[in-house]
Amino acid sequence: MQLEPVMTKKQSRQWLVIGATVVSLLIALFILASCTSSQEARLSSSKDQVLTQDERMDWWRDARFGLFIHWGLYAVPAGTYKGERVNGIGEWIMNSAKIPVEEYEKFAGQFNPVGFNADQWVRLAKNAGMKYIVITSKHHDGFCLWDSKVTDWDIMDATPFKRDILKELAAACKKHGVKLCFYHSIMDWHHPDAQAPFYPNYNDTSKSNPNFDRYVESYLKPQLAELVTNYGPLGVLWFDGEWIKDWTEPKGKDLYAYVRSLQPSIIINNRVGKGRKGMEGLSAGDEYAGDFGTPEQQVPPEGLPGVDWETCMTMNDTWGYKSYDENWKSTETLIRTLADVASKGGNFLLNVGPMPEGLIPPASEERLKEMGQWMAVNRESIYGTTASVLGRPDWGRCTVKGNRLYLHVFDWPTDGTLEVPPIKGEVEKAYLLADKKRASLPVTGGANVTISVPAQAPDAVDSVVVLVLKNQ
Ligand code: H79
Repeated sequence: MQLEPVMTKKQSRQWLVIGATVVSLLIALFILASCTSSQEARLSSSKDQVLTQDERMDWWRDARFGLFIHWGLYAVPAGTYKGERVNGIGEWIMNSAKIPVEEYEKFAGQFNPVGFNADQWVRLAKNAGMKYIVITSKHHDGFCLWDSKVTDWDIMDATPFKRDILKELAAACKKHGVKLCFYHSIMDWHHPDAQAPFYPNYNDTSKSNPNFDRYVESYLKPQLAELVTNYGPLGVLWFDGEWIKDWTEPKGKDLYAYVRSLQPSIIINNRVGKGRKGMEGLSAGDEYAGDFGTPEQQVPPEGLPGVDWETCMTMNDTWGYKSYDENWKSTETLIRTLADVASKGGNFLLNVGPMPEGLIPPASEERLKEMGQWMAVNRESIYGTTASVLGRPDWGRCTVKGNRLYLHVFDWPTDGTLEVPPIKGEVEKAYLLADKKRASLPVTGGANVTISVPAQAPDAVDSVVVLVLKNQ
């Protein structure tokens, strides 16, 4: 007698499908639960390093000031293609000048930055008062500044330079106690499986690439594994180019979880997912992946207490080097922008675009040195501070640390009286941060405090008056 099979093949296939669906739903739920970017304390999954969200963000919130470095093959054409100046930001020249991939590849043969000295770059950042460096491991052109085993489109295989730039920077950062961080483009104009935007418009965001998932699994993720495991502990992974059609929020959540599975304490910006609200940069809601918002080339108009964000900004009008862009912001503007950003509770990531021979443009270097001179005196009013409790006073900005208010006075009073907007709490004393002796300045008033200050501003750009409140 023949026994009835318990299940027909069709039935068992159905059960398999149901089982697989349940498992994938559970995985999706797990990923969702582990990557919501809510402000509440959240534990990382690692056994060796269990940090809450606040603990993980701690160094970053304290740092307030970092150096962005955009460096790659675009430094070779430096804004000029076939004798013509190309409009727009330098690192976009491949797209803006509609350069075919095979043509663009020729720049690799000319990339030989023998003047590159990682130690000098890191010291320049450190002396400017910057606590971290974010360098382009890979920009939209796909070219890799490190020794990647996954591609020949990198510094080792495609250029005569053949030195792992990120390795050298990692060593210098470790030596000088500066946090190393990587910018990494999700969009890739060079990889055949990622170019949704086919030539002549690499940034055609309306098109899809049928092989995009293959690019994510067999290229993007393996490359990130190299970056996150071979260069010591990283501070931040700073994603960009997430606006392409093929990138989705679930992919962003998956990538966020993947990177943190490799390094649980790493911080990841909100461009890993799709939550960013345009160039304003803040996330549209807590349900999106990412640890901090990324305003680009702008500072939020108001303070944003309780929200982590970082303004990234160029010193001239380009991120990647353009030989003829001389539209430099003044050191005065840059210092005041740093104070403005800190007074609103954010970080300032200020960019340099090194030249093809490996040197930072002299105008950038000069500004960083001048910012460093200001920071040498005033760093206490920047590091570890939180947003203003005075709004935006007429004369400048305010940062806060514990019971201290740092009054950043841009416009020094001509009558010797600094009027402080209404504050909560009683004043213990006031002094100039530039005064090593901390001599007390005369203070009057209860609710409307005024401080008598010297006729001469200690600093023409931003003089900091420290207002110490009584502990209550
Ligand atoms: O790496 C630097 C630039 O190359 C890169 N980001 C900085 C840090 C950058 N890429 N594009 N842009 C800057 C400008 C592009 C803006 C747009 Fe969009 C992309 C307009 C439409 C798609 C992103 C999404 C901003 C608005 C919507």
